[in-house]
Amino acid sequence: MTAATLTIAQDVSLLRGFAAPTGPLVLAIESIAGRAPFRHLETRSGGRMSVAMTNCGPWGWHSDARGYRYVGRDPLTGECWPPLPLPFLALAAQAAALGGFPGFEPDACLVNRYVPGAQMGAHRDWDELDKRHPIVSISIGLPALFLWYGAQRQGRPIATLVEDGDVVVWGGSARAGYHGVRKLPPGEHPAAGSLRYNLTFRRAR
Ligand code: MD6
Ligand code: FE
Repeated sequence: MTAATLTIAQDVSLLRGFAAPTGPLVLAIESIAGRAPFRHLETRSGGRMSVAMTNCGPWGWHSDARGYRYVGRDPLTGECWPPLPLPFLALAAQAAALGGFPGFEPDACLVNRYVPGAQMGAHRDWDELDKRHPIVSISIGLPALFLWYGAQRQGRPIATLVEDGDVVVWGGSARAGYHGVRKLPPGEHPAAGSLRYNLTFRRAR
């Protein structure tokens, strides 16, 4: 699989179409959600996230009144998170290597589901133990604007259209960067219907 590698910012790469075709990924997500249902997590301040989330892999990202953390079991069911499918692992490792981070072995995959109107405010991924590992993020379904703020949470972000099959890889000097996703416009996509999914792979522990 070849892909155009574009640079969004230093150590932030966009691999256009690298994860296409995404039909098999959508089927895998539906299977994961059959065991660990999508849910709208609460923030520490009592808000409800507009993006619905679930996880697969040894560790899952969770948020509630106690804050953000990784948990080894789904708090909703008490069961372990569904396993990380091998094709997911291969895709994430290959994308990381193309982005300049060889040897990536994720142990957590956060699955985000956006309906039109859902958005993700500026944040940074900072709950992982060893920040030397990169993050790999796969976009599926409806296109969205990915916002890169960089070192500061405020200011005007760099907006990049992320479409079905696009992969964003970052790490190194960008690992602490603030980022978000603009409010999803309505639409229809052949693989994902009226939804956008995002798979974010991390090394949590
Ligand atoms: C999303 N992505 O694209 C949300 N985080 O739906 C993220 O928050 C993200 O794309 C860390 C690294 C890459 C990302
Ligand atoms: Fe993030």
